[in-house]
Amino acid sequence: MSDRPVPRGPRLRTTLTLLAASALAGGVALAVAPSADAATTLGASAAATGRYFGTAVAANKLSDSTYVGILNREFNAVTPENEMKIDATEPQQNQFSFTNADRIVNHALAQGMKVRGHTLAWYSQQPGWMQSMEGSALRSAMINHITRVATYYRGKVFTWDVVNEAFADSGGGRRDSNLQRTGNDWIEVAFRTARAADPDAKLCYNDYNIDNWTWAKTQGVYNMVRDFKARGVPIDCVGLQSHFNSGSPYASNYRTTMESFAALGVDVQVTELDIEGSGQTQATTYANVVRDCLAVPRCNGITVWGIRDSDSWRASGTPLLFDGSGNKKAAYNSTLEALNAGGTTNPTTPPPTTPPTSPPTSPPVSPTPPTGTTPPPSGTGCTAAYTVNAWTGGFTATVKVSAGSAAVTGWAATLTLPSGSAVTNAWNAQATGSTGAVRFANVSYNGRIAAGSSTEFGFQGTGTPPTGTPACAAS
Ligand code: 9MR
Repeated sequence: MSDRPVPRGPRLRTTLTLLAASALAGGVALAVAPSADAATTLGASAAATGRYFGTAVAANKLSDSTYVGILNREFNAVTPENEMKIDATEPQQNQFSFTNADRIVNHALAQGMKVRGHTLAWYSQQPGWMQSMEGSALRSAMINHITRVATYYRGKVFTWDVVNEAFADSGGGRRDSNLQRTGNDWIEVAFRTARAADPDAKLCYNDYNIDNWTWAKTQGVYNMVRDFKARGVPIDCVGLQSHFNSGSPYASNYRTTMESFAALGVDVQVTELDIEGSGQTQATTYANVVRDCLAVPRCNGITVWGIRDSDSWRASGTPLLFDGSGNKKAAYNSTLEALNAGGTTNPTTPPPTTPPTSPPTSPPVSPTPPTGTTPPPSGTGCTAAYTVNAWTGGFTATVKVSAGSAAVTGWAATLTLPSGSAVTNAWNAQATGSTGAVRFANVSYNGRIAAGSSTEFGFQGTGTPPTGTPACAAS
């Protein structure tokens, strides 16, 4: 494929002028890319609109001169493809290994590239020691991992995928995992931990199949981000992985997805772009993705998931911008053309994240969460302390079950929901019933509570939360 010049004819200029005029008429501050000579690389062209254009990088390919040549020429951001994952950075508990990640980070920083960190908390690619953990031990291990890794890369990683792929493929709810079973609040705990470790990094939630606005998974993540923003959980961005193929095709509502997340007060990043296909069809889809990002001021940048087709995790789908020999494909040319056509300017310092007024409306947080504790047991038995986060139409609750002066080997807490309310999901407990009096019994790993100790379970519901004191029965 030849390096053909990017056309910048009169027709293009007219379009840009009209765009700018209509945006100004609507009171929107829209800046078009400078009309200087078109940039000839992806990174430089994206930079002209305040964005980055990145790629996933594998440490073991940094000795491949073709690979490194394209990397250094075209890209101004990198994401370690596997080297920052939990199994790579903490192979033994509390023994951290940054050698391979550092090779990528050092290369990138020496080239003036940004580094996206991927990923701090994920159900997959956990080291063996973590896979076999659960409950509060796993929660503590997650917090320790995030703290250590984000602290180590402070000042070097500009954005972290704090939590990766926590939603189920269908239905819009959470994915089951050992992390999820530690309590539904594990994601917000991860974000708070990352913020404390690196206050300057942008903190993203990253997932696949959240590109299509109509899909339940997209809505599930959207609702989580809206809830996080309403409650002040520190989240700065959403990563749309954007692995497109026939089963998960690019859809024209992709821009709506970006705009909708942005309206919540978070940035959007295209984090793992690849598009299976070839020729002009593939090239057109790449250009559409670029145009969508450039149309949304809070779309910070685009990362493709590899350089050459042969570097891809889906090599047989030839989903990338360079062929196996490192030649530019039609998709490369259409991507560069779309970048050079410009769009909204992404501010280097994003505006303060004020909640949107319309739509959507943020659910108000209950100012004084109801809290109740059963009276202390007379020596033996258990007590239950209850806290809740409520908003209009829903709530999450945490219940702390404590043993008295004797150990318990099993327990059950009962709460009574108001009429019209229902429990939709519970963690670290087995719920019986969903309306009225709902009984939460211990699960296999948390039935035994030592004398004077406690364990926690949680549940989520619709409607208004229970207000009474939970009854606790020990066995
Ligand atoms: O590209 C990565 C591949 O080399 C690994 O074998 C795989 C293992 O989980 O992870 C791939 O990257 C994934 C990314 O970390 C998260 N989103 C999906 C990506 C493709 O599977």
